[in-house]
Amino acid sequence: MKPKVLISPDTMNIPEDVSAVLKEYADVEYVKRPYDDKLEGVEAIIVGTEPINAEFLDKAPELKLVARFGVGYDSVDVEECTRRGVIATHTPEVLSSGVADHTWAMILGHSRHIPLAGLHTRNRWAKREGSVPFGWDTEGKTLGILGLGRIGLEVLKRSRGFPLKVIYHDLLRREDYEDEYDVEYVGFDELLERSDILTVHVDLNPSSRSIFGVNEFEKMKPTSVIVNTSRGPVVNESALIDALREGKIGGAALDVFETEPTPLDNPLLSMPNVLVTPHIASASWETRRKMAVRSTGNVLSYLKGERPPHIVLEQRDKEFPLRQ
Ligand code: 8YV
Repeated sequence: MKPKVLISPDTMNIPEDVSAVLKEYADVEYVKRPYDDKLEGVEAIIVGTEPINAEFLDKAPELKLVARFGVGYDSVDVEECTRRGVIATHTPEVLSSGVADHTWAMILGHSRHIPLAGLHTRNRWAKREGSVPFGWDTEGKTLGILGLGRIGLEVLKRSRGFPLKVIYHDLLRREDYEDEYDVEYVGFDELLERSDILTVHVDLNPSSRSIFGVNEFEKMKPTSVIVNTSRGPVVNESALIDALREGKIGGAALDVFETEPTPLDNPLLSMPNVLVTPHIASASWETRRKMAVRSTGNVLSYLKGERPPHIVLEQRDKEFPLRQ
């Protein structure tokens, strides 16, 4: 009997020609939500952002591999997986470029109110009704990058085509990038104080949760724009709403939210200085295909009795029995 592999609906449908490589080794099933009743006997699963916790793992006693379709794995309880001998993998690198593109689309989209301008062109321009508010230029501004990892670096590289000063903060100082990309290292408070555009590229963990709260918005410029394509809970949403209402900061561009999908009555959705997209920073044909290849590749390695190449950091030095 071949091992059972599931592909969760939250992976945005991995193309069948990509998952076809698994069929020689496993019975592969694309499942629809809810799929709890399908977990019995499953050895490997490719998942989206649904929580992989003790409750989930209890329903899948044969599970040996959780392959995240994505780079962030805050939705996976890695400690619990490790305790149960379940390998967790993710898809680093392949989406950095696409997410950086989307980050820049949001920065520039915000700078010229592109969503609003589109609505105005369609519905009001010919009637000579109202106008689109003036936007802002990048020239002479300071871009602050929080987190100069793989995605932050791609955002930095793109910024070098703009007349911007760039500063960054990270737990790890990257002197190698400072000369190469003319970027200045600053402390977190200085990043808050000096950035006109502050873009966030950190993973969600206990120390990054709510790193933007009342005190942080207090330190920012009243004209500054916060851009978040990382994880919603990094920003305390009610503090952000208050900061925008009170003019503590000038605007926000958000691809991610504390709760997803974000409720229709989220006040952020009706603020004209807030640009929003529905967690689609990696949603290009090219990037999603590369993520599909990478997540499927991790499952394939496991099925062949090899150690999967993209095991999450916390499990990298752990030994797992390989498939015979
Ligand atoms: C995906 C992401 O949209 O990579 C991540 O961590 O958040 C996004 O690329 C998400 O993982 C879909 O499953």
